[in-house]
This record gives sequence, C-alpha cells and structure tokens, in this order.
Amino acid sequence: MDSRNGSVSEALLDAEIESFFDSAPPLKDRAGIIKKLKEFIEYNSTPPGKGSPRRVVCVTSGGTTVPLEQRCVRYIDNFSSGHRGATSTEYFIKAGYAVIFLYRRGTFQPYCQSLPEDPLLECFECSDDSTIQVRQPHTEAVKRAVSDHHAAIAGGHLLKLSFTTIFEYLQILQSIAMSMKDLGSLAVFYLAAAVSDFYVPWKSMAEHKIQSASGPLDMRLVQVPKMLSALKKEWAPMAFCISFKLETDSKILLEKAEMALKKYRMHMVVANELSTRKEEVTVVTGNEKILVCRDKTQADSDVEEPLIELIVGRHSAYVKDSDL
Ligand code: PAZ
Repeated sequence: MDSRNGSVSEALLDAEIESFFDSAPPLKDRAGIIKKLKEFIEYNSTPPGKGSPRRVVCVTSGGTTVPLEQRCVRYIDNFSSGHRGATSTEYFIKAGYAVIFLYRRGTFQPYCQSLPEDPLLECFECSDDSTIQVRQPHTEAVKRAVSDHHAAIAGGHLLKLSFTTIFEYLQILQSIAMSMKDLGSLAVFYLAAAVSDFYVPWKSMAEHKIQSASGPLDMRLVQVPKMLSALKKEWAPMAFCISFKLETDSKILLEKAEMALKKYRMHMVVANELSTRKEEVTVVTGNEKILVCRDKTQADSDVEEPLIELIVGRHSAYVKDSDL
C-alpha cells in the first residue's frame, strides 16, 4: 500500500469511528462514569503516604451484544463467559496493578469463581432464630470471595464498570482510554472481551419489535469500525496494549494474530482456540511466539497465572525503556 492509499484508508476509518460514536444512543450516566474514572486514576497515581504510582490496567471481559431493535427484544450475542477477564483481574491485582474491570453484565466476576452457580441460594441458610449462615461446604469460598473482593474495592485497586451492548462497550472503552492517557507507559489495555464484528447502526434499526408476519427477515449488518487503531493512535498512544485473537480453525490462528499485531501496532496478541482456551494460549510479539500452558499437574491451576506473569514482565521492560 503506498502512503497516499494508507492515509485515505486512515481517513475513512476515522470517519467510520466518528459516525459510530455520533449515531450511538447516548451512554447512560456518562458523567458519573467519567467522575469514577477520574477519581480512581488520581487515587492510584498519587497513593496515600509515600507510595509510588500504581500501574493501571483496563481488563475487558465478556461479550458485547448487538441489538436488533431500539426497544430491544432481540439481540445477537456470543459465547464469552468472562472467565478469562475475571481470573486475569485477580492476578493483576495480586501483581500490584489497579484494575478497571470493564465487564458484560451477568458474566464471571473476580474472586467469585469458586462459588456455585447460584451463590445466594446455595451458600446461605436461615437458622431457626432467623440468622443467616454460610453453609458448611461453601464457607472457605465465601470467605475468600468476600474478603478479597472487599479488600480490592476498599483499597481502591478495583473499579468495575459494566456494559451489555456494543454501543455501551465502545463508548465506555473510549472514556477509560482517554482518562488513562496521562498515565503514559504505566497504562495497560488487556482486551479479552469478545467484541462484535458487525452491528446494526442505531439510525437504521427498527424502533419496535420486528414482526414475523412480514415474512423472512432481511437485515444488513455493518462492520464495527476497528477501534484498536484509534486507541493506539489517539486515545492512549503510550499505553502497553494486549489484544486477543480467537479462532476455531487452528490453521489460521497464528497468522491472524500476527496480522492483528502489525495492523493495530499491539505490543502483544494472545492467540487462543475456542476448545483449548482454558488450557493454552500463544502470545505473539514482534519476534516471538510463546506458548503459555496451564500446569496440568495441578487440578486447580489456570492459564491466566503464567500469562499475567509474562505480561507483567514485558510491561516492566516497556516502562523502563520508556523512561530512558
Ligand atoms: O470469556 P471466556 O473466558 O469464555 O473466553 C475468553 C475469550 C476467548 C473471549 C478471550 O480469550 C478472547 O479471545 N477474546 C477475544 C475474542 C475475539 O477474537 O474477538
């Protein structure tokens, strides 16, 4: 591609991004979200006492929905459970990072993964004198969830923001990135959310529930503009950026991850296959492909522990280089 073609396609992408945000339904409580972000980042940049500024990572988690009607009855969704994002958040906090956890409502939450599916009903019981007690098999899991979660929130190291639709997700991600801009190289983006590739623009979306009496549904989905470019170029250019690539066909996975690394100028792309994503991932950088596996000799091990360890090491080197 010559440089003229390059700048034409960049201009096109900028226009698509602008049009996406201009036509998106207004984000509920945008001012409140921006205030929370500002306070969280300020607090972690100048922690009480003589502590040095904390590194801040934005972890995205779970899948975005694509509404088909403005008064939404139906939507397109994806498989993501939010397990990767929630588990990674715990390891980042353990490594001393402050985490902005941008998650899909109803998906896995940090510190809650050893709890049963319906924790409120399964973990608690009401005794004769009406006191609520934790049921024996769940005591340790509840204690851990409550104390670790409360410690992270009370310590000012975890800020949770939720989304459902692709519109909410990208609007909040933009606000987070812009709020993190001044952190320079101390900012990290760990983009594990499964983000829709196609959407129905708000203005061309039916207002009311689509009627089946009109026969087969013929609907045009538009490509979601690639926001990674804007994140790297404008929103937070100095941040250390890790994106994820998921495929079901192992033959194309690494090639696609390498393409994403180059195209969006990511520092790392974590490549994973749908069926083995909890066992192993391959981290693609400018000159390496690093296989990261769960320790299969330990029943409760996960792939996120070695993955976050690797990322923290690479981010430290990046911060050091940026200081020179
Ligand atoms: O959320 P989860 O733990 O079920 O799955 C994690 C994942 C596969 C969504 C994540 O590792 C990932 O690859 N996210 C990016 C997906 C994509 O290519 O859009």
